[in-house]
Amino acid sequence: MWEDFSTDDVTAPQWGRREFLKMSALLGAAGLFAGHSLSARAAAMIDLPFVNGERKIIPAGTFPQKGEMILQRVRPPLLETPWSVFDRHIFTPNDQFYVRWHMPDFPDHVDVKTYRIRVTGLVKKPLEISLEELLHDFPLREMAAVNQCSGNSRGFVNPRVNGAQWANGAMGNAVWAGVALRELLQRAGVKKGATHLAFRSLEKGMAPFPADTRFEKVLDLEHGNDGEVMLAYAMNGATMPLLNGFPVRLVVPGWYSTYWVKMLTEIEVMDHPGTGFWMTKAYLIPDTPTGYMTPGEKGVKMVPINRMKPRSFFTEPGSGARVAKGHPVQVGGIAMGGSTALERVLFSADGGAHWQKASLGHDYGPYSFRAWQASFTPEKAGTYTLMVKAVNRQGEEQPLQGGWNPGGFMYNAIEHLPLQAV
Ligand SMILES: Nc1nc2c(c(=O)[nH]1)N[C@H]1C(S)=C(S)[C@@H](COP(=O)(O)O)O[C@H]1N2
Ligand SMILES: [Mo]
Repeated sequence: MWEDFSTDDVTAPQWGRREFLKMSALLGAAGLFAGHSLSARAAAMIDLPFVNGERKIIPAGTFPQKGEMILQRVRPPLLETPWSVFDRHIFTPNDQFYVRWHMPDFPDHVDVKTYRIRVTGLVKKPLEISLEELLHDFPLREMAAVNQCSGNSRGFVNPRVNGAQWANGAMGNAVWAGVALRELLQRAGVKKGATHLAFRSLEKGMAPFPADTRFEKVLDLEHGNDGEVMLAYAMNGATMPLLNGFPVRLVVPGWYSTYWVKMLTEIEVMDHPGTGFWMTKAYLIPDTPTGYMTPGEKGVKMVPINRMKPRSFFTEPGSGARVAKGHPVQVGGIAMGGSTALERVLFSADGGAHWQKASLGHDYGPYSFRAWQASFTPEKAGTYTLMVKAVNRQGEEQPLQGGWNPGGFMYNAIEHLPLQAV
């Protein structure tokens, strides 16, 4: 498996505009959930490695445009990417890319003819952009970036907290194609006094959240104007699946995916920070240097979640693998720098006593997964504890112990992998 992505001749998927129109015709017709019955299909089970980790594995086609996935919840859907997918691909295939929605009534189809993205608020010229215009009137921007849920790996957070109990598969890497948000803001002409941007989607707010809780996320104007934040209409060289935000989603490279608003329909330029539920009540982290705190601590100031932390993972060998002593063992996996590029990946075969530098695969840019590889020889029979650690350009590295906050956000503890030499 390793060879698939360690070689430098692997090229990132290319986007073709024609795909988009083909796809849109398909989507208009059938409702998203029409004819998809979960109970009618036999499902295999998987045991995620934490208490109460039993989940169904749903076969391809259970959800439209989705392959085999780990079922976390049916409606609104939470679908986790099976770990084996990361072993095979540095870019996560669209049909096995994880899915996360908050509202049960998000649209099950989108009319691409009437779909508009509006730029409103403190602008000289409000815009209403059709998909045609977005595709043809703005320069194409492509960027490889990891989309990771704030709560990825929440199942490993100790003490346990409420929320989806994901293992490590609430993340995925893709080449996003679309338009830099800066282009739209330039065209609209931002007025003096503007400081923030609100991003809104097609779905309406709904129970269990308060009635007016539309999904709305807010970024600083400066951030939105950085030339990296983009409106993506394609993913890995194809139209993105409806469940991943078709026809257009926000991509905020290096930031947790709660900001990556799907089915984006409105960008409001404002002179104040976000006041809505999703910025002031949900997705908050302690205002500490790490974003963690002591469990149970009272009176901690909270702020909106933001930059991603560095992470690294094993994809081979599998957990609990048996190898022959005296022979070199190849180990490898994927890593990311988080909000900035990866600086290095360190590997330990003795539970963290000694670390060696792993070699890195092709560099697709600062926000992409990057393959890493190392080898070691277990001289004696016995159990070895393998560990891997990512360090980013800011010198941030993964902690030995997972940090804690009430949302179970930003887990990034160093992975431990047991290996048997016989
Ligand atoms: N419109 C909309 N966009 C959304 C959300 C949502 O509920 N509605 N959830 C956000 C969160 S919390 C996550 S983790 C990502 C998930 O993206 P994906 O489903 O494409 O993997 O979408 C983000 N964008
Ligand atoms: Mo999320």
